[in-house]
Amino acid sequence: MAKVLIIGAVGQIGSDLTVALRKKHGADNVVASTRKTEFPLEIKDGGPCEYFDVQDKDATMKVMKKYGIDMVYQLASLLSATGEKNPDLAFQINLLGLKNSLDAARECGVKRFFWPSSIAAFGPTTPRERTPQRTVLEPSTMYGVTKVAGELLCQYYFNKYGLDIRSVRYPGLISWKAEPGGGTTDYSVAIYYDAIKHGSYKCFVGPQTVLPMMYMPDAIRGTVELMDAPSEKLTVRTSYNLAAISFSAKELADEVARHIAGFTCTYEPDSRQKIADSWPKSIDDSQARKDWNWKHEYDLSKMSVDMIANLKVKLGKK
Ligand code: AKB
Repeated sequence: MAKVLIIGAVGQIGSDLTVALRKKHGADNVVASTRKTEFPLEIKDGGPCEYFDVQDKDATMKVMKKYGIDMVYQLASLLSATGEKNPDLAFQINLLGLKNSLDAARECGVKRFFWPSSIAAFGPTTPRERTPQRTVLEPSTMYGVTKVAGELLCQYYFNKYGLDIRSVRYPGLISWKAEPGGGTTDYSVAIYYDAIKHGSYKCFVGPQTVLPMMYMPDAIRGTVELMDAPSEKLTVRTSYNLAAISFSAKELADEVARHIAGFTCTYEPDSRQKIADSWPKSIDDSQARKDWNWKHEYDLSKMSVDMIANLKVKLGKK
């Protein structure tokens, strides 16, 4: 049975992934770690937990050795909007943190390593429709810079040291469990919260803004499927394009209004609009579909039904 370490386990992806991996590998075999936030009860009570900073390689190695870790999910990261407020910290955590964990993994004999890239690796010079797997990577944010450099670092460690690293370029992720913090795509989650709580939402990008998005259950399943895929099937060792649904902010608001009577959305674009405008509208993920049979399940309507049902329970509105 694999011994798994999730670094950054209480973030948006980690909160769902930790629960899924504990089901798959057995609760005692999955160690959740975080830098400073308290663990949510579901994670704290569900299996082993450790506190360490991804910038501290010795502390990372200590935990890897303590549990005999052979599989790592390295999710610690600042997102795009927060990264623009503090580019130095984004560089430290996102890139130097990745290098530390890759080195720690290599020295501790880790067999398989996952690291998330993002559509933020693309930039204003990238083709925006059906963005290809291999294309121009000239991001305009520090977050994007760390994603491009991180992808190349992962490929380098695979070629140079044989560390079996796998990665996907996530689109905006939508989930009800953990709220995203500091991302440009956060409006696609916040709209559901505000619709249920207040019946209205003020969106920080304009109505015509189109971005690629994905519901969290698809993202978690895809991540686990990629980690389970036979190594010889994988032809991309930077990061796989991964896609599900693309919609405009107005299409999202219209969909929410179909489920929540009287819901209204207004638009007041802020600095995040410029970041959104620099990212693709849709993604060509045919390489992932071909290499490891990636398929998404949730469209906008199916996602909204599930999202609203779960959020109503979470927010005590049922
Ligand atoms: C963000 O908006 O920063 C993230 C991402 C697309 O990587 N959700």
